Amino acid sequence: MQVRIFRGADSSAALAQVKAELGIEAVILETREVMDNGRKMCEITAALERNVGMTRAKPSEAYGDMSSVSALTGGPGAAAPEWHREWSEIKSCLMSLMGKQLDKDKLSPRQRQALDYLEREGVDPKIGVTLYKCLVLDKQTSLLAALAEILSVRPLTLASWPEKIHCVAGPSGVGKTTTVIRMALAAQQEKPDLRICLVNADDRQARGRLVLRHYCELSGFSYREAGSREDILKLLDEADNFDRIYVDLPGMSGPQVLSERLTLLGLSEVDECAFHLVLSPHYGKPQLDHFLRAFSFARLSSVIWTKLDEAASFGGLINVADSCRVPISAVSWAAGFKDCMAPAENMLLWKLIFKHELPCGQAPEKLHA
Ligand SMILES: Nc1nc2c(ncn2[C@@H]2O[C@H](COP(=O)(O)OP(=O)(O)OP(=O)(O)O)[C@@H](O)[C@H]2O)c(=O)[nH]1
Ligand SMILES: [Mg+2]
Repeated sequence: MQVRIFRGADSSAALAQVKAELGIEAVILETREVMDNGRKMCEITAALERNVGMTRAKPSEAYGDMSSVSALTGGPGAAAPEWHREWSEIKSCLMSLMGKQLDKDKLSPRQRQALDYLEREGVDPKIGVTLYKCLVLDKQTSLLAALAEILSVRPLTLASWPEKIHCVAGPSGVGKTTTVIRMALAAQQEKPDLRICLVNADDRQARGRLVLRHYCELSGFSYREAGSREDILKLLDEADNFDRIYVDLPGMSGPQVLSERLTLLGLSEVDECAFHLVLSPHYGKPQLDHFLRAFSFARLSSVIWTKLDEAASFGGLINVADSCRVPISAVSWAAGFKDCMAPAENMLLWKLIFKHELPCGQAPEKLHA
C-alpha cells in the first residue's frame, strides 16, 4: 500500500492533487486542517492499494518518487522486476550507443580485439566502456589487470574462508546440494580430521535430504535438518562441536527474496557465517539479472559458478561480478562430487573466458562429445 500526504489551499485543491497523483482508486484516510506559514491549509492523507504482482510502475513514477515505487513494488528485491528491467534496458541502450562512439583507434590492435571478443561473449556494454576508459587513461595497464578489478577471486580453501558456517543459496536445480557436498569433501581432503556438519535447510526436497544424508554416512560428516528458526538456534547451540558447518538452503520460488528467507530462519545476523550464491553461466542475462535481484543480500560473500560444461559463453561471470561486487570463490564443470570443482583463480577464469577452456583442460563441447 502506498500512503501519501497532500496539502492544498482548501479541500478541493488537496483532493485534486490526490486524484492527479494517485488516481480515482485512492482511499482518503484522513482530512484535517493544518497551519502552514500562518495560513490555514487542508491536509489529506490518502492511500492506494495495488496488487503487487499486477503493478507495473511507470518509469516517470520511478524516477520521480523512489519511495513510492518501492512501496508499489514491494521493495528493491525480486518483487520489482518491471522497474529494474526497464531501467537496465535503458542503461544498456545508452551504454551500447556510447560503446559505438568509442574511438577504438586509441587502443592497441590486441586490446581492440579483446574488447570486441568480450562484447561477443555477452559482456554488458557498460563494462566495455569502463574497460575502454581504463585502457585509454593508463597506457601501461593491461586488459586483464582492468578486468581483475571487476572479476575478483577469493579461492574456496580453508585458509581463505575461516568462517565456520557456510550457507549455500541459489535458484532451483542450479547445483546447491551438490556444491555443499563438494565443499565438505574438499575441506575434508584439505584437513582430514575436520569435524564437519552438513545441514539440510530445505524441507521441501526429499531428494536433496537423501543425498546429503547418504554422503554424511559415507564420509563421516554429521547431519542435521534445520527448516525453522528454532532448528537453527539448536544448531548454533551445538556449533562448538563442529569446525565447519555447510548449510544447503532451499531454492527460491515466488516473490520471496533471499534476505527475507535468511531473516525468517534467523541466519542473517549470525556471525562467522559466509553466504555463497550458486549460479550457472548457461542462464541468459535477463535471468541472471533476475536472480541477482532475488538473491541480493548485504552479506553475500561469494558467487560459485556451476555447470560450466553446459555453457556456451562466459560473459555472465563478468556481468554478475560487476553487478554484485563479490568475489568468485569456486567453479565446477561436471555432475560428480569429486575432481570437478576448483577454487577460483584469475588464470583459470581468463582461460575459461578467453579460450573456453575448463579447469580440467577440456573445452565444454568436447567434454560431452
Ligand atoms: N553438468 C553438470 N551438472 C551438475 C553440476 N553441478 C550439479 N549438477 C547436476 O545438477 C543437478 C541438480 O543438482 P542439485 O545439487 O540437486 O541442485 P539443487 O540446486 O540442490 O536443486 P534443488 O534442491 O532441487 O533446488 C544434479 O543432477 C547434479 O548432478 C555441474 O557443474 N555440471
Ligand atoms: Mg538441493
